[in-house]
Amino acid sequence: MHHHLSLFSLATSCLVVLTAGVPLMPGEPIPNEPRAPQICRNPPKRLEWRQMSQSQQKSYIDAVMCLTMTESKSGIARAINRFDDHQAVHSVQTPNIHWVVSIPFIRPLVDHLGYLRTFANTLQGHFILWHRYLVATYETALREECGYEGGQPYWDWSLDANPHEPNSMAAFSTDVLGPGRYSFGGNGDFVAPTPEQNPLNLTGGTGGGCVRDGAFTPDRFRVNYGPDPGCLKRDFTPWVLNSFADPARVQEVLDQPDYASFARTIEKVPTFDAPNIHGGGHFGVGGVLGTIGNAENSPGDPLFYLHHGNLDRVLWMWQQKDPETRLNQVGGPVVPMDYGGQNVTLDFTVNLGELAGDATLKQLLDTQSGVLCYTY
Ligand SMILES: *[C@@H]1O[C@H](CO)[C@@H](O)[C@H](O)[C@H]1NC(C)=O
Ligand SMILES: *[C@@H]1O[C@H](CO)[C@@H](O)[C@H](O)[C@H]1NC(C)=O
Ligand SMILES: [Cu+2]
Repeated sequence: MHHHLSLFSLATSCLVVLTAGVPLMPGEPIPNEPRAPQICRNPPKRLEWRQMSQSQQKSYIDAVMCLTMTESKSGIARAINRFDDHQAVHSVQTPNIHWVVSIPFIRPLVDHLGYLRTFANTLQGHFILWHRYLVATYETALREECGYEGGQPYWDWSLDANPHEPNSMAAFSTDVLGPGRYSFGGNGDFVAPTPEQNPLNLTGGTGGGCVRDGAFTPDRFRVNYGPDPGCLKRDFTPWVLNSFADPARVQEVLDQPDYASFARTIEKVPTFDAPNIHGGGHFGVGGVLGTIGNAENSPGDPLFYLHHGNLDRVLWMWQQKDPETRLNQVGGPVVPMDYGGQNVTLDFTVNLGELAGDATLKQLLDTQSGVLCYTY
């Protein structure tokens, strides 16, 4: 229980407060050694997908395919390869039923909102830094295990969103989501979701089926992990992308005065009434039925890492505005949406299971700290 981030936040809070001294459950792995910092030399520079040359794009896609052909080491059941590993560690750290039972007061929130089941490490102070660590660990795997020499690309969707034309599909017609062999491919065929598949009643989906073009077609790529293994699915939902990825929404995040308000503004509240940049990539591209819009398993879409790469870049840009303060400040709730409750601190520890050593939030604030090593 301490290890799996099904209890990620509980992992820390229970060590400290809630259930101090409770032994690990039988069969549970022992937490990893904290990660020892190293010196960051020659940090790879992360580029927007369209800033990359065709040969850089090809190298990246080839490296992702290589991860899918390299044996899993996460130890998580049903993760077959190294691509699956990163999806699986995200999935197992999603608040689950044990987590809910462990913190009774959160249960009505979860039942009411449903959404809290939807994203790992969401609506908490460490959300954005946990994802920073996941993306950086994926980048390291691409580089060290698959010979990729660049930085993790990002997708700046704010370049593509058109808040004045909510139904425009233009944002989905760029080279990022292009049909070529070294692009991320487009929409799935239209499939109407059932009410059970759509508890939040999201409207406006235009796809839902398997991605038919680009690098990750069913003949080359398979989502192995999760309850619905099979093809990669997309369900472009233009009004979400066009309103949530609006440059004004990015500016609103960049204007926040401190880490806690930054973290809160990037996610806002778990409804579709409050445009938030985190939801833009997930629900704009994934809608109801698409892989990247799904719950635990959004990293089954390789585009996830470009979406979260951009969120991470927004954090980096915000930090650059006042590095002295912002490389040393965290905040926000340990328990999802528990504003006013216990907050994360610099020594709050997060983990990625077997994929990397445990890291404190302090270690994840600086992208060139030595635990992390990249720049924009
Ligand atoms: C979705 O619609 C159903 C049926 O109209 C309704 O019962 C349910 O409360 C709605 N859910 C949300 C989150 O609005
Ligand atoms: C957590 O931080 C918020 C501000 O972000 C503050 O209002 C709240 O009192 C803090 N909680 C505790 C227990 O100090
Ligand atoms: Cu996300």
